[in-house]
Amino acid sequence: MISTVATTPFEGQKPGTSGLRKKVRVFQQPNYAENFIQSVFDVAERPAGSTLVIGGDGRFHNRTVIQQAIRIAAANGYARVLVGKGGILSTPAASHVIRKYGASGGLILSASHNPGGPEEDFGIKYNIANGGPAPEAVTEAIYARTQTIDRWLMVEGDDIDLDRIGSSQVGDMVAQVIDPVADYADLMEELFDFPAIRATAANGAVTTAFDAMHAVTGPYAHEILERRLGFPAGTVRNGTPLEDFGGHHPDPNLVHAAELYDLMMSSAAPTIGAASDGDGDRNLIIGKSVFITPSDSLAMLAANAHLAPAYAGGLKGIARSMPTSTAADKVAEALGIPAWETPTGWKFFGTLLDAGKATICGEESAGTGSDHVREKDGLWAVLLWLNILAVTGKPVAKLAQEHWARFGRNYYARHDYEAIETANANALMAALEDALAGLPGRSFGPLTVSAADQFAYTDPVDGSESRNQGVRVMFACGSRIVFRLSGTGTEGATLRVYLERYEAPDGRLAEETPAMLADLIAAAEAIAGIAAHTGRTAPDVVT
Ligand code: VG1
Ligand code: CO
Repeated sequence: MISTVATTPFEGQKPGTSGLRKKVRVFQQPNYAENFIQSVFDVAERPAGSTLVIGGDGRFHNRTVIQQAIRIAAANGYARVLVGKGGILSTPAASHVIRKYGASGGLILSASHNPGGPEEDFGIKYNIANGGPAPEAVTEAIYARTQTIDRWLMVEGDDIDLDRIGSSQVGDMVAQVIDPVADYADLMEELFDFPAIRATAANGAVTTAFDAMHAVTGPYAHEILERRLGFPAGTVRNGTPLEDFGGHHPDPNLVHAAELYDLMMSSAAPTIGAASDGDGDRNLIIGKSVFITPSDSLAMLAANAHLAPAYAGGLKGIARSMPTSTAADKVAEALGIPAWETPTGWKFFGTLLDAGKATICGEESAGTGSDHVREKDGLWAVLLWLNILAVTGKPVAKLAQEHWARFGRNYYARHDYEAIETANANALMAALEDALAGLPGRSFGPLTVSAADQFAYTDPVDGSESRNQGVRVMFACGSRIVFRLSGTGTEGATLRVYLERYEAPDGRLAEETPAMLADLIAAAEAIAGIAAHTGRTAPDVVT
C-alpha cells in the first residue's frame, strides 16, 4: 500500500561539490532525508521499469536511510533496487553497478572523507545513468524541488534484511541485495595485468601497505589485494568498515593517515603505501621515503598508463580540475593528446568521459580515475600504480625522479583553513574579487602577477556554464595561487589555498616543498589578507 506523507520544505537542501552533506542529527529530523530523496525521484530521468542502485560507505545512519530510500523508491514506481550487502557500496563500485545493470541512477549515502558517528556527518549523492554524479542542471532541479515539496510517498512494510544476499518484494518493486565487491573486483581484473602483479607479490619484489581507514574499501582491498593478487594477510590495515571510522577522519592525507606516512618514511617501509577515504573514491600514494602529491600521481599514472592492458592503446585525453597542478598538462602535451581543465568536483568530468575526449581524470584532492566508471576510484589508482611497479621493476622514487627529469616538477601544496565564520570567508573572497583587476603587474617579493581571474567554465561537450569556481592568481614565472571555498563542509566555511610552483627539467628538482613554496605562501597572505579576515595565522591542514 502506498502512503502519501504530508511535509514542508527544509531550507538548505542544496547539493554541494559532491551531494548533500549535513550533520547526522540534521538528517535524523523527521522528513529530512525523505524530502530530499523524494525530490530526487520527482526530478530524475527514470523511464518506467527503472532500476535504482543504493549503497553507502557504512557510516552511522547508513542503514536507516537505506531502508527509507527503499520504501520511497517502491512507492515511486521503480521496478527494482540493487542494494549492496550490509548497505555497503563504495562510490566507484556504485558507479560500476549502475552502468553494468543499466540502472537509471543511484543513491550513494556518504559524506566521503568527513568523519562519521552520531555527532558527525552524513550525506546523500545522486548519480545518473552514466554512473556519474548528477550534473549541475540536475542538482539545481533537485534543490528547486526541495523548496516546494509538500508530500513524499512510501510503501509501508518491514525493513528488508540487508545482510542476506537475495531478493525480496517491497510493494511492486523487487529489492535485490547484491555482493558489493564481486562486480567491481572483476572489473579491476579486466583492466590490469593481474598475473604480473601477482608474480611480484609472490616473489616479494613489490610489497604494499593499504590503509582502508576503517571505511568502505576494507572488503574491496581484502578481496583484491590479498585474495586475488596474493599479497600477504595484513597488507590491508583497518580493513573493517566501522560506523564511526574508529573515531578518525577517513581522509587519506598526511595528517589523517600519519601512521602510514611514518611507516613509509621508516626503514621498514614496503615498496608502496596507499590509503583510501570514507567512500573509496580517493587515494593516497606514498612510495618508500617519497610522498607523491595527488597532482603528480595523476601525471605519473597518465604517463605510464600504457603499461596496463586497459590503456595499452593510449589515452584519448587527460582532464584535471582547475586547482590541480599542471603536471598532467605536460604529459598530455608530450603524448599529443588534449588536456582539459574543469571546475572542482567529479561531476564535471562526466561529459568528457562520455564523449571520449578524456580517458584519465584527476583532482589535487587525491582523486584519480578513468573511463572505466564515472567516479574517481581509489583502489583503481593503487592497482594502476602496482601494475606500473610490476612492469617497470622500478621503485616509486626512481619513477618520480625520471618523471621530473623529463617533464619538470610542480611543487604543490594545499592549505586549508577550516570552520571559519561563513561571513568572514565570504568577505575574504569578495575583497579578493574586488582586487583582481588591480593585481596584474604588482609584485609580491620575487613574484610578479601576470594575470588574475575568477575561474568560469563552459563545458566543451554540452555547453553548460559554471561561474565562480575559484580565484586564480598567476605569476610571470609560471607559479600560481588559487583561492576557493569548499563545497563539502558542514560547519562554517573552509578556505582552500592552492599553491603551485613549476621547475623545468633543468631546474631545482630535489628540494623540499615548504621551502620552495615559501614566497607563494607569503604572497597568498599579502593578496588575500587571510589573517585579517579569519584571525588565523596558519592553516589547519596542509596537504
Ligand atoms: C572536495 C575536493 C574536491 C572533491 C570533493 C569531493 O571538494 O576539493 O576535489 O571532488 O571534495 O570528494 P571541496 O568543495 O570541499 O573542495 V569526496 O571524496 O568528498 O566525494
Ligand atoms: Co570520497
